Formats: sequence, C-alpha cells, structure tokens
Amino acid sequence: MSISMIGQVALKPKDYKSEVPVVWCPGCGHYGILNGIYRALSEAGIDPSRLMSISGIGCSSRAPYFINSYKMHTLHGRAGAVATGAQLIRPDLTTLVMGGDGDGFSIGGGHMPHLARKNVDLTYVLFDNGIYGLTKGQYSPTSRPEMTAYTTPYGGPEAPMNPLLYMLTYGATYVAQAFAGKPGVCAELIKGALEHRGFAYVNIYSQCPTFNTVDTVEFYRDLVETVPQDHDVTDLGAAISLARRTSEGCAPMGLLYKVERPTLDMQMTAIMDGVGGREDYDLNQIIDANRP
Ligand SMILES: Cc1ncc(C[n+]2csc(CCOP(=O)(O)OP(=O)(O)O)c2C)c(N)n1
Repeated sequence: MSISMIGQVALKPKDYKSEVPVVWCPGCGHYGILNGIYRALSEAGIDPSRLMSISGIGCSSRAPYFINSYKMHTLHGRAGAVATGAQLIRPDLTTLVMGGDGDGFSIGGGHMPHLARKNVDLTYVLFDNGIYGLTKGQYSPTSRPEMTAYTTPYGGPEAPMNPLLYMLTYGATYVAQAFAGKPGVCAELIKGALEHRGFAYVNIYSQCPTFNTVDTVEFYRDLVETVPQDHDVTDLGAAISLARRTSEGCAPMGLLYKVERPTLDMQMTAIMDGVGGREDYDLNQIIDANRP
C-alpha cells in the first residue's frame, strides 16, 4: 500500500477487534494468526476506517467479521478477484485478503497467479491448515499424503503443492511464511506485507485440531526453520531454494523475497493519464463505437 497509509493512527491491537465473537474450535491455529493480524495492524498504524478486509468462504474466511474494518465476505475462491476490483477503484485504502488453502488454491487457484503477476497492491494472508475445515475435513491442495480424512480414508495419492514456490514463480513481490504458534513472527511478517507496495503473500501454517490429526502443533514446530540471517531477500534464486526445502522436511519461516515493481494500479493510472491527455480521446465515443 502507499506509504501515506502507514502510521495514520496510534491504536492498540485490541482496538482492531470487532464486537463479533470469534467462533473457531478450541485450539485452532487461526486464533494465533488473527492475533498476529491485530498486532500488525496496530504496529503499522492502519486506520480501521481506511481498511478493507476481504475473504472467500471457509473457517479462515470468517476473519473479516472479527476485524474492525470495512469488510466483504465474498464467494468461495473469489476473494482475490473481488479484492483486485476493490483495490483498483480505491487504491488509497489498505486491502487485506484472508482465506484458507482450499479457498485460495483449490477453487480459487485460477486467480492466485494473476494477483502475483499483476502485482495487485494488497496483502494476502493464507491460513494454511492443510484441510477444508469449514466443510468438516476434506483433503486440500496442501494436505500431506499421510493425512487421512473421510474423503481419503487411506491417505492421499497426491503430492502437496508448495505455496511459496508457486507465488515466487508467478512474480509475487513479497513472499513470507510463518506458523500460527508464533503470533509475534506472524505480526512482524504481516506488518511488512501491509507496508509493502505490491502483491504481498504471507503463508501461515495453522493447526486444525478438529480434522487434521497429522499436522499438529508439534509437527509444525519441528518443521519450521528460521530463514538464515544472511539470506538476500532480493535474490529470487535463493528464495526459490529456500522454498524448495519444504519438500525436504524443513519449511522456511520468515521473509523469503521482497522487491519493488510497478503495481497494477500504478500502471493503470499511467495508461489512463497518457490516454486521457490525448485530444482525440473521448471515452463515451469509444464505448458507443464498440456497442454490440
Ligand atoms: C462454490 C462453492 N463450492 C464449495 C463450497 C463448500 N466449501 C465451503 S468452505 C470450503 C473449503 C474451506 O477450506 P479452506 O479454504 O481451506 O478454509 P478452512 O475452513 O480450512 O479455514 C468448501 C469446499 C462453497 N461454499 N462454495
């Protein structure tokens, strides 16, 4: 988001809590992520009246209800598409998208590459619990083969996708990963994402104690490994190498990649300014001429 959005207000994390009670299961990792989001919003000084929280459908996609902001709870898998439109029409506001691995990478999988390649100026926090929670436990694109669910009672035949590798490959300009059991790390990385101008993707592992019995808190604790201090966040090759370590059983936690590139709204403004300055340009005439 634009730098002018930073430090607008001095509010405490609790000031970002809405009056809606949080209804996730006891022990759900999504609580830790939500706390990280409250802290990040507070530390970045985001004005709640200038914040758009947008989600699809899922347990995680309920997050906007719990955040003091303007909000849209949209269609399953369509949060990114709706957010792109909202951000383009109001680039002066902060756009925060939240949702699950099913929402983002199953039904919403067709939208994710375009958010990254277009460099839409928004923060996308993906609550990655490796399962469909809301619909009571089906296999998701990030499920490990070991996970048994009622749609895969003997485990799954598919290799899980790697969200970090995916986002790096499609051109996201900020890519980070954390674990819900470390809300402080979540807060730091989400704050960085909110302050970043461009498409910022934060993948957060989140335990689902109700339906996912293999990706436990202990599993994630052992899995995550802090990004080395000497990692160069502008080096795409190095970021990709770190992301690939996930398949070797040690997932990077921290900021993997961060670069500057013109955002979609900047490019659109440049085009419209250029066209709008032309004497022969008349939008109504163009629309009339192209009417079917
Ligand atoms: C078009 C459509 N298809 C399917 C559903 C059913 N559905 C709702 S949420 C969901 C998956 C939720 O999983 P995820 O996005 O990983 O979020 P979680 O609940 O685990 O946080 C599905 C399949 C739906 N609501 N709409």
